[in-house]
Order: sequence, then structure tokens, then C-alpha cells
Amino acid sequence: MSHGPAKGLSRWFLATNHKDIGTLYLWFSFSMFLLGGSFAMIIRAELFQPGLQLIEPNFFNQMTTMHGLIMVFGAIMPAFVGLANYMIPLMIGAPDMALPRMNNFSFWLLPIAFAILASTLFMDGGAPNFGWTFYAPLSTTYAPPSVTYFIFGIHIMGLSSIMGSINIIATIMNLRAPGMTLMKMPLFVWTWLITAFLLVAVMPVLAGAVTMMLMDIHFGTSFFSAAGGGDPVLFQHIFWFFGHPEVYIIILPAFGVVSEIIPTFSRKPLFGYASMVYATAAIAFLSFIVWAHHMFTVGMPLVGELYFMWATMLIAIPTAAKVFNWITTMFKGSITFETPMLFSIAFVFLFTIGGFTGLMLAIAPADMQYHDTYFVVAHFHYTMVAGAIFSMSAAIYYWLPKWTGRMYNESMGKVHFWISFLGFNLTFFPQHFIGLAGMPRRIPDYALQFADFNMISSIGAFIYGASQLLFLYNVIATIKYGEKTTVKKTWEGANGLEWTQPSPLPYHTFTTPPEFK
Ligand code: CU1
Repeated sequence: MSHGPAKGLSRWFLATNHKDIGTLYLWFSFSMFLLGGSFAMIIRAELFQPGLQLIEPNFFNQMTTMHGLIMVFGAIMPAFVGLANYMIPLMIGAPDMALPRMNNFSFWLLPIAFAILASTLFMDGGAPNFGWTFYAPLSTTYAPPSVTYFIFGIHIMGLSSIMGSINIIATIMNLRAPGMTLMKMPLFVWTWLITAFLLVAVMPVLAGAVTMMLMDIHFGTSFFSAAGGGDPVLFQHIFWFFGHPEVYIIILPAFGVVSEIIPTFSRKPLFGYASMVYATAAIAFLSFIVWAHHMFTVGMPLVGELYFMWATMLIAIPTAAKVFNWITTMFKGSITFETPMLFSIAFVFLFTIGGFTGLMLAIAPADMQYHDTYFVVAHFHYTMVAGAIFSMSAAIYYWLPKWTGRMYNESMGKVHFWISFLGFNLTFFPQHFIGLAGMPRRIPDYALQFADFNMISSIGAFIYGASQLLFLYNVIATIKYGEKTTVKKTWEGANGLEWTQPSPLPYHTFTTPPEFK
């Protein structure tokens, strides 16, 4: 570009710079995190006691639906796309993303998609109330009229994700600095490369699912209606063919983040780099062939149940390899416990709990009991919150000094960590027990015997929610008043040694590839 950088609002609306677009993604996703979080607070407030206190059951269903949709598609996914935008070009020595204008378009579709989705709350009949998995025929037959806007919103969001992924693949494949071979790339780049392929593969499947819903609702088809010769279970097969890889789309970049942070604060190189790459690829491959473990109760043939049970259990092997590598990286390291490291260690510990409950759920006969209970809710919040969101918190503390040139308040960061850790476990650990005791998910009222654990769960949720405001304050305070960092000194390490984040290339000395000169 020959002219200077745009100023004011047009800097953001016309942004093509990967750092500006990364910043937009991160702030957008944080605002969605607060919105989806406030829905969670409403859910937990209603569940504080048995009986109906605060909201109508239909509005409760709208809250669970919108909470899930906004957290998955609005908060977690865009947060990691933001990290990808910011960090991948820096990590591979590229001048920018490969397709900067498409990058702008990818981002600006998102506020439109989520404005449409959020506006359904104010529409006649209210927002979608059929759960974030929008199973047909519930979502095609008994849905509020706003379902059409929901479909439109999903389409736009999917378009954004696909374009973002194409950009990430194009950048990594084409713009690596000379000498940056694939097996030298930082692991975060590797996890995103694999994630981007998952996204390109499954977002169109999601688009197909919502398009078939649209046809059933408005154009007289019967894809999912048994009365017209269709099959309601077909919807679940299509949805989960997207939905299972989707959970790895969320967690693989988190694995990448943790694989950057743990070596830094252990002062050792990552143990088993190549095995990490292969394990990530293996997890991605397996994620395509296990989808019906979400459907053990629909009445599949026994061979199907057994196949999906064993295939799902296979995922434990590469995942365990990763956990082994993280722990071995820390082993005999000179570890210090700054905020990013605390969040990363908590990630490894809590995500492993989520993995183990995942194994429990993978056992088809046992899943007959667990299905649609709070045990499932506890399981996937250990992977989504302690997995994805803890690693996002770690990433922001880790890279904030690099992004802003200013150091965050370490004590406040640690307070944020410990309050989050406490609040998170108070919220979700008891949900295992009430789930095993038979409390169904997605209900605004419950039997008296679940009251104590639900109250603990709600208190934990309010604590976790409040701790995010401290996080927000810390980030803003860092940007405005944080102590200026130098390239050399970011954290003071063990034994008073000064050190900085390892980087594949020295800061500010990127080699411009020949085609950009
Ligand atoms: Cu799954």
C-alpha cells in the first residue's frame, strides 16, 4: 500500500492489517463472551432455587439456546481467529495475512451475523428456544418465527468462518519466511492449520443442515419430517457430522496456545514437538468418524453403537500423548507460576477431567443413563470453559505485553486466575453429581433433592462471572497505564534472570519474502 495508515473509525472499518483485524476479533469476541455470560447468569439465577422464580420456561429455553450459540460461535471461535490473525503472521515471518481484504470482510460479517441473532430476542415469539443444537423437527415445527433469522445468521457466520480459514491456510502455506519449514512452525500455527482444514470441511455441512431446515419450514420439503417421508434422525447425523469436529475446532487452537506457554514458563523446549503435530492431526482425523456418540439413545443398530463407542475412545490416545508431552515439558523445568502459566496448568488439569468424563460418556451403555443429564453439561463445560476459555485467558496475559508494549498487573492477574479457578469448579464440579443423580439438562425447575448442589453451582457461576470483570479491568488498565515493556524484559524469571518470550524470529527483524519486495 502506498498511502499511510487510515485514521479514526476508518482504521477499523477498512482495516486490512492483521494486527488491527486481530484486535477487532478479540474485542468482538470478548463482548460476545460478556453477552453469552450474562445469559448464563440469568440461567443460574433461575436455577438458584427449585421452582420458577424469575423467568418463564420459554424464556429460559431462549437463554440456554442463545447462551450456547453465542459462546460457541460468537465468543470462543472468533477469539481464536483473532489470535490467529495477530500471531500467525508474526510466528511464521509473514508481512500480513495472505488475503487482507478478505480478512476485513470475514471480520465485519460477524457483527452483522450476531446482530441478527441477538435481535431475535426482540422478535415476535422471542429468540430460538430449541437449544444450541437446534434438533429438527423441534426447530422446524414448533420454533418461533425468528428461526428464519437464526438460519440467516448461521449462514453469515459460517461464511465468515470459511473465509477466515481459507485465509489462514493460504497464509501458512504461502507466506512462511525462508527457512520456516512446516516442521519448524510454532505449535500454535500447526494447530491452527489443522483447525482451518476442519472448518473448511464442516462449516458447509452446517450450512447444509440449516438450509434443509429452511426448506422444511418455508418450501414444503420433508427432510426431517417423518410425516412427509423424511427422517428426524437425519438431522442429528448431519448436525453432529459438523458438531463433533466443531468441538475440536474450538479446542485444537487452545492446545496450540498451551503448547506455546508451558515451555516458556518451564524454560525448556516443548517435549515431543513432532508427536504433538501428529497427535493434533490424528485427533482432527478421528473427529470426523465419531459423530454419532452424541446419538447413542436414538435407536441405532448395535454395530453402530459399538463402532462409535470404540472410535470415540481412540481419541483418548493422541489426547493423552499431548497431556503427557505438556507434563513432560514441565518435568524438571525451572517453572515459575505467572498468570499465563497458572491458566495453562489449570487447563491441562481441568481439560483432562473433561476428557475422562468424555470417556465415560463414550461408553454407549453407560451413556443411556448420562444422556441429556447435567453430567453432560458438566463434561462439556470442563472442555469449553476450563479448556477453551482458560487457554484464551492464558493467551491474552501471555501476549498482551507483546501486543501493547505494556505489562499487565501480575497480582491482579493471579487474583483473576484463582477466583476463576474457584468459581469455575464450584459451578461445574457439582453438576457431575446432580447429573449422575438424574437431573435433566435444559429445565428451569428441578426436584428438591438437587437444590443444594444447584445453589453451590449458581454461587460459583456468579463468582466466575464477576472475575471476568476484573480481567476486563486489568486489560484496559494495561493498555492505558501499564508499565512499558522492553523487548528484552517481559517477565522476571526464576533466580532473578530476565527473559522474554521465545520467538521463531527475532522481533522486528522479519525478512520480507522476495515476492513482497
Ligand atoms: Cu462429539
